[in-house]
Amino acid sequence: MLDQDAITTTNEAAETALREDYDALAQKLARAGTDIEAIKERAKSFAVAVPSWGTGTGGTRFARFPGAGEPRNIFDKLDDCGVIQALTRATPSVSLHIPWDKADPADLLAKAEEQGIGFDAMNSNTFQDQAEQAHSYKFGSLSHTQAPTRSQAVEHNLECIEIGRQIGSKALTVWIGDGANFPGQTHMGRQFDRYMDSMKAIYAGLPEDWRLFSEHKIYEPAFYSTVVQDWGTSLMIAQELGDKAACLVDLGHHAPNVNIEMIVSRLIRAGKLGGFHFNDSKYGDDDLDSGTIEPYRLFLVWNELVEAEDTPGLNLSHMIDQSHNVTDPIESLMISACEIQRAFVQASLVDRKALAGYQEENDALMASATLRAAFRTDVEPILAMARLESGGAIDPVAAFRASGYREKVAQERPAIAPGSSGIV
Ligand SMILES: [Mn+2]
Repeated sequence: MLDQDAITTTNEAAETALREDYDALAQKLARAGTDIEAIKERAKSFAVAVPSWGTGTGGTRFARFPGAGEPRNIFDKLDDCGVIQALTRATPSVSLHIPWDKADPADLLAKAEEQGIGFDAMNSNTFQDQAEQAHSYKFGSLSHTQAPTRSQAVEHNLECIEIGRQIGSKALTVWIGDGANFPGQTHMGRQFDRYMDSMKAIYAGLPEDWRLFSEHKIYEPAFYSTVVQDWGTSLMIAQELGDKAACLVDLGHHAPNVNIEMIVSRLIRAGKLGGFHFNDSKYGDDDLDSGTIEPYRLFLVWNELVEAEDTPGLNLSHMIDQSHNVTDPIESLMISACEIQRAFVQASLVDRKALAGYQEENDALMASATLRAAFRTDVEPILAMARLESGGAIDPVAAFRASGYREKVAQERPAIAPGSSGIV
């Protein structure tokens, strides 16, 4: 589907300048004792999963403004994910959302193989009602007061595991919208007990080599209280469920100014950090593109991850979770993957020996400066060279636009009627 000539042509136009920039950066890093080739290999090893739902235009509760050539179904979405991987070489897998992406597993596997991608964590959906379901989730799902509703939500999660098992996924992420809009609406203790009973039933259905991720979120769609509202609750859940359960941190699911990198450090210490949903935010769960609002925070999160990367048993699952309302979703996802990769590479440049020394000596100024020195390093030549050597594009957006992919699929995919709210 993607015109390979667009990658070749745009790469040829940019390669000479890239090699000059790369050599200059290599000299600069060498003076500090850093081998650029080793850092480039780390960049090549980086991977973040793309969310299938991110390939369509998102929206708010007010409106959704669809773009041209939006994917009509999961197979179109997988085509788009294949384009993102072909150009960035940083997104080898896709995370599915059921039932939105429900299809014959054999067909899913065939399409993924055609696009050279695999499947990451499965995501269940009990935050909205489906046409055929018997019980409504208006007043909750896994924590609902009525047992038949809870059973229906548990069964749905078990079905997600079964679909995932057939397509090579190894994890289930559970995020629920359950909570309350009024003080007194629910008994917060009993509601949590019901949630735990449901999660134990799901956990019991996990294959031996699978993991179960609990994802916390401070508010929305419930605006007074939320069952899994913070990392403390998420940790309680993961600890009570067992070894296969871990906590997933969505960067947008915290109150403004919360120190997320410290949460990351705590969860690593507890042996319960499972992975991330990357995005950025200004006010709340804005689901903005990664690295566009607070790139330093993204770097500080990665600083903790790189610092702890040799921790025994640490096995992280990274995914993008964003809503693209005003941009081409493919372009936003490519740029976001590159920004997350950039933070990882910058964090890899931190002089950890020097930092540890400054920390021991209580030299606050130099400790802080050590982090910022890595953050200020322009690692674009490393990222671009990693893409070039992996068969991707030096400039993914330039290559994408030159390929005419969006115009081509716009011919094949009829426009989707506007009006419905996007997923958020
Ligand atoms: Mn999320």
